[in-house]
Amino acid sequence: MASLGALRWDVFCHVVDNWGDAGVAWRLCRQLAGAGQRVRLWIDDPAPLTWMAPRALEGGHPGVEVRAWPRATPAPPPVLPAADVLVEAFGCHIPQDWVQALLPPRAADGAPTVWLNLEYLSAEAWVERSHGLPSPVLHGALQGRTKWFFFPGFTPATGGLLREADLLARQAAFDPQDWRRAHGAHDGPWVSVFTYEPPALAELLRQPALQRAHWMVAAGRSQAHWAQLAPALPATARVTLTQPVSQDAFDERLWACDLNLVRGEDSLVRALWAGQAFLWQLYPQDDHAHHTKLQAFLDWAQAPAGWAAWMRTFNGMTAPLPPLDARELACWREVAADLRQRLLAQDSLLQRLLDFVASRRAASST
Ligand code: TRH
Repeated sequence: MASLGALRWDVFCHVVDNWGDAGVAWRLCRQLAGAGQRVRLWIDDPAPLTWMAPRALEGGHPGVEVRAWPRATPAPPPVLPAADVLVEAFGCHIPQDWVQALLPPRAADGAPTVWLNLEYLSAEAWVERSHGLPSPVLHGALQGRTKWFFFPGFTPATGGLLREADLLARQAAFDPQDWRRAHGAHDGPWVSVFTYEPPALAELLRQPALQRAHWMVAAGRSQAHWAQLAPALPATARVTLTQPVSQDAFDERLWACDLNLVRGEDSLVRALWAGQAFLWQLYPQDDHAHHTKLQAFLDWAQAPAGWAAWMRTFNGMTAPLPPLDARELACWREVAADLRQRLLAQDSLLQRLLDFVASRRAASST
């Protein structure tokens, strides 16, 4: 492993829709700062940070400075100390005069500076082939510079998954029973609902294992969809409509629940670290690319047939659904616990990113 001192990072995030762009960027910045790096987060819509990371905007988080990025209106680049590493989250396209201003070809210590595109998460096979590839700029003011692709993923040959250094310690100190008491004791299973509009949700409400469930439904799209499902809910169920909470509190909810319905990218990763039974709704794409992505994930997870059928249906594909009883739910939990162990045995995304940047800086040219 190449060594890396404290570097200055500029991380750029364009909030397209939903909360995942801000969520992933914030987790990355926080973890970089926790590893002794100095970080500026440039974000064009910091609103989700007000609840996701309550202290980030007032006073800031140690090691992270949040700055407004006027992405929609061309603005001259800021006059600031240059960065050692520039990260474009999800190909958000930083204007070239900003790249020139913030990222000179070489840092003050003579090492090449590093420009990265942090990509979306996928279990598809091409991710291993594409992770770490260079993308040389062939024209314009940045000609001769190279941007590098960094792909998160589920295998050692990818960029890995975001995981806090203190995750295991926090989980060991966490008492799910205390959490449940604090959230209104209930003796049925607890289900966290953070989804878009999954076609199979009404079906799920009727399953034998969930007749007495306590459904914790997240604000926004999940609650709007939930409102239409009320007639399908068994009388024995209980519902709590939750307010948006900080990422740490959201993580704890997933640790405390028996079944986590998650969506997009970041909450899937959190469900994997929780190690509880889960169903994942992928961000729906018009060309059904999410179905291919789901299949790749199910293959990687070696998903048992019942769980795979529910996952497919949850994502708008048809599959004969086995009843979800206590035994089936326990099987899902066992699979999730195994996946968690498999992933914990790998380096985190942060470690791989620091190693990658160190190796690029050690190379003779960008
Ligand atoms: O919000 P999302 O649907 O984001 C999506 C995906 O990232 C998708 O890949 C992307 O293409 C699309 O946006 C534009 O789901 P995701 O990724 O799980 O992000 C949600 C974030 O919100 C995550 O960081 C957890 C956080 N969160 C909280 O911090 N508190 C809460 O109360 C809730 C419900 C979520």
